[in-house]
Amino acid sequence: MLCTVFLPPKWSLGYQQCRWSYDSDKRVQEVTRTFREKKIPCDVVWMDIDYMDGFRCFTFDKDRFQDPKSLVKDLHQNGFQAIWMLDPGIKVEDGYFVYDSGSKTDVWISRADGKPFVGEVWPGPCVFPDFTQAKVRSWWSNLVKDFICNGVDGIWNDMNEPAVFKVVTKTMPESNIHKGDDELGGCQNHSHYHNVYGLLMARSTYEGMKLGNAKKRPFVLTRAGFIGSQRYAATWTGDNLSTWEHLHMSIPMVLQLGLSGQPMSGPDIGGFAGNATPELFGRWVGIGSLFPFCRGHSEKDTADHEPWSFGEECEEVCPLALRRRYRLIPHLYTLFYMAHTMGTPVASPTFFPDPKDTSLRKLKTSFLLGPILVYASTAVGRGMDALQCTLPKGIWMSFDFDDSHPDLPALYLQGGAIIPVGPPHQHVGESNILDDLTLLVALNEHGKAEGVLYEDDGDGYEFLEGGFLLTHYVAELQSSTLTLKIAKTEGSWKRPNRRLHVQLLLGGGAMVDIWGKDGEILQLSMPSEQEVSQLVSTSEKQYRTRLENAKRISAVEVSSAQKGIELSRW
Ligand code: NBV
Repeated sequence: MLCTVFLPPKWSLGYQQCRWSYDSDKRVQEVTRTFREKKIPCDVVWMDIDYMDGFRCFTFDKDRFQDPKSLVKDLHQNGFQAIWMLDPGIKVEDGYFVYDSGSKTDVWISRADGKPFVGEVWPGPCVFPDFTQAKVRSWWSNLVKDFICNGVDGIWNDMNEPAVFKVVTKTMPESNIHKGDDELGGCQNHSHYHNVYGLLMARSTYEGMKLGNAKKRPFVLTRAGFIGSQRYAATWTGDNLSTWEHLHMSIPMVLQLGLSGQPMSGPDIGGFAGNATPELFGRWVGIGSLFPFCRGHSEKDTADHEPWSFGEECEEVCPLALRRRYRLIPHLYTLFYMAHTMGTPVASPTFFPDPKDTSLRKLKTSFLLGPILVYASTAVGRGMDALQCTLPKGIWMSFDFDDSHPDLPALYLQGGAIIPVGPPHQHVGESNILDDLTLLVALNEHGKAEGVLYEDDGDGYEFLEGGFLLTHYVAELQSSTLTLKIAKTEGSWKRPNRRLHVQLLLGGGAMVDIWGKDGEILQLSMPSEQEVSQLVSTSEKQYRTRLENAKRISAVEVSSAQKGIELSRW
């Protein structure tokens, strides 16, 4: 059995916007429309708990979400996917179809005395499905299957520790009874199964989504998990705070999850509890847009935390950050394909290229996306312009997309690597196999580089029957000519007739480039050493000017904000 991460639908690599809660179809439409109006890329909108009718799972509030199907139809037309929350706590209420059918099928976890355990969660007194039994998982999967018809692209399993209110342990008593199947350990008390409850719920939700539509890849996000959850669900780092410390911690947390076998994770960008400042929010989007799972989320009663909610400074940096992510999606998707087929992390620690250099193990503000090194600043008042980057040994070529900004991480490509880059789309659905393909090339000390691009339908399972294209590109410099060609191709897809743009990094962000056709051999004449140093110094100058200009925007804002304070004193 494959124990690696599920291959995520490609849209789930886009930016995702969440809130506790976008609590009416009108608000959902307003938020998604604003993304498109402001040209800020986004693929997904999330419906937190308040979409339900009185917190009853598998229902919709009749006034605020009157017609979820047509809401989602509109969202799809606008290039958005919709993800909806499902918790394990089921309201105890005769006449509520989930409670009635669950009771009839005998699916609830019981107390030590054999009666169904009742604990308080959002809807009030609740019972909890015993996901340790195949019979119960299939009951839940069938509910999920029917639920999918309402226009559900993904499901968010929250509170599945399981969380229980008004008790000291915040979960159910250890003496509760699960009638688990023999293959899982049989009938046991809750202490035996507590840690796998979330995993089994996510599994059952995933299976239900597959039942609902066998042609689409399920997308499930789970709060609780265990080793193996990556087969069924992505995860996030839970209820963080809008503080610099929690921004800082989000990098090691994502890396640790990756090393533990769960490559699809990220924090609540901007912080869940409390209000972010514009600087913190901008920096968080800058870093968060390079995490494998990229979702902004915030708690009820906090100020708005959408990318446009923090004034001009953020409206500059957030779109830059997210466009960067969208340009890197061909590379991220390739990393996910590798994670799916080989179990490698998508984001990995900076010491990976040189495990012997113990100083690299102390670095907490940088990480790798394959051969890309992301170097961030998580310190208040200190952007990238004030930072000295410690790089692993070897060649690391800095690059950007003409988007460098003090609040965006610095990017480096490892010598010897080629990465695929796409256009900055507004959402993944806009991308097309015929889009221009860019290859960024950084040569190693032998003048060589190689890299991979994985492409398929972005959804569904045709890739399992060979319906994909996996291209191994190689580049080599010989007597001042760089030759780029395809070394190997896998999969049954025909190479699309598309333009290929090769950008060879020279250092300091400088590059030389050539256009050609994908599949053909491209040859690029290297500029002379003198020309290279000229290009490098011009690029470094442009880089500094960009950072200075961005800083000036913040400085102008700070001083006018101060003026505002002074004026208001009069
Ligand atoms: O459903 C509300 C929240 C959700 O927004 C958050 O992301 C989860 O981690 N949920 C917790 C329940 C809130 C408990 C205080």
